[in-house]
Amino acid sequence: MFPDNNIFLNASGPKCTTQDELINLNNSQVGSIVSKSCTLLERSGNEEPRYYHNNMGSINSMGLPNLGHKFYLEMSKKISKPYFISIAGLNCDESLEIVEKVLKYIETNETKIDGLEINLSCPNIIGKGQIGYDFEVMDKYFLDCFTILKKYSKKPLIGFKLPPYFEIHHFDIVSDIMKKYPIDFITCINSIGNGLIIDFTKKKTCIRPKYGVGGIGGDYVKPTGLSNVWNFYLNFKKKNIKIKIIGCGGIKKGQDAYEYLLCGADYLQIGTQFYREDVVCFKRISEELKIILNYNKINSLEEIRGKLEVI
Ligand code: RRO
Repeated sequence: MFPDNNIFLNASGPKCTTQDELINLNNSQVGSIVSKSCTLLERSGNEEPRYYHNNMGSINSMGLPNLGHKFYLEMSKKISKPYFISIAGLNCDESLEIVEKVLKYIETNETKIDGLEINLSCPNIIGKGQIGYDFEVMDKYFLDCFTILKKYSKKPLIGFKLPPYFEIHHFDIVSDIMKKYPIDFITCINSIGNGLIIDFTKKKTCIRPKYGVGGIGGDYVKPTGLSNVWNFYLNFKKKNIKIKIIGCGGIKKGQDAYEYLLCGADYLQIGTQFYREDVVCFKRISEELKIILNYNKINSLEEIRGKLEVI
C-alpha cells in the first residue's frame, strides 16, 4: 500500500528496468517503487538513439525495453519498499494476460506486491495507438480487468497510467467510465506522445525511431500535467469518485511538487529529473517541499491538497 509519510514514487520508465536499478531505488529515499512497464516476455525495445534530454526536458522512444513480467515478479522478493509493477502488454489481450499472471503470483506467493500500475498510454509502440485515447476500448479493458480481479482474494491496489488529455470534455468522459469500476488510483500524465526535439546545429532529430518523434517529458509537459491532475480532481470531486491521483510531469523542485498538490495530487512521480539526477532527487525535492510547507505554516498536506484558487 502507499506509505502515509512519503508521497514520492519514481515514474515508470527511467532507471527501473534492471535489478541494479531497482535495488538502487530500494536503497534511496523514494517512498514507493514502480517497475519499468513490462510485457509478457523480455523485449529489447526500439533502435538507438532513443532517449535525449536538454535543460527543458526529454524525448524518448524506448519502445518498452524490459526484462519480461516474471523478472518483475521475482524482484518483489528483493524490494522492501512498497512495490508497484507497471504492466503494458503490446495489446489489450497481452496486458490482461499479464494482469492475471501477476494476480495468480500474488495469490500463491508470500511475497508482497502492493499495486499494479496498468499503462494505457505508451506512445512509442510502432504501429499501435494508446488505449487511453480510445474510450470504448478503455471501458471494455476496465470491465475485463476487474472481471479477472474478482477471481482473486488477495487484491493489490489497481491503478492506470493515463495519457495527457487536451479537451475538457474528455476528463468528463474518462471520469464517467472510471466511476463504474473499483479503481484505486490514476497516474497522470504519461509523456506527451509524438513530439519532436531537433538538434538544429546538425539538422538532425535527437532520437532515431519513428522518424525522430517520441514521448516528451520534463518542463515541457508540466502545464499539461498540472491541468490533467486539476481537471481529474475537479471531476472526481463533483462526481464523488474516490480515486487517488498520482501527479507526474515536470517535477524537478519542491515548488513543482507543491503545485501538483494544490491541483489535487495525492502522490507524485518523478521521471525526467530522476533520470538526470539519480535517486538523490527524491530527498532533495522532498526537503524543498518541506521548506515551502513550513514557510506557509502548513502542518498537513490535506490543508493544501486541491486548494488551488481560481483568480
Ligand atoms: O518504453 C517506452 O517507450 C515508454 C513507455 Br512504455 C511509456 O509508457 N511512456 C514513454 O514515454 N515511453
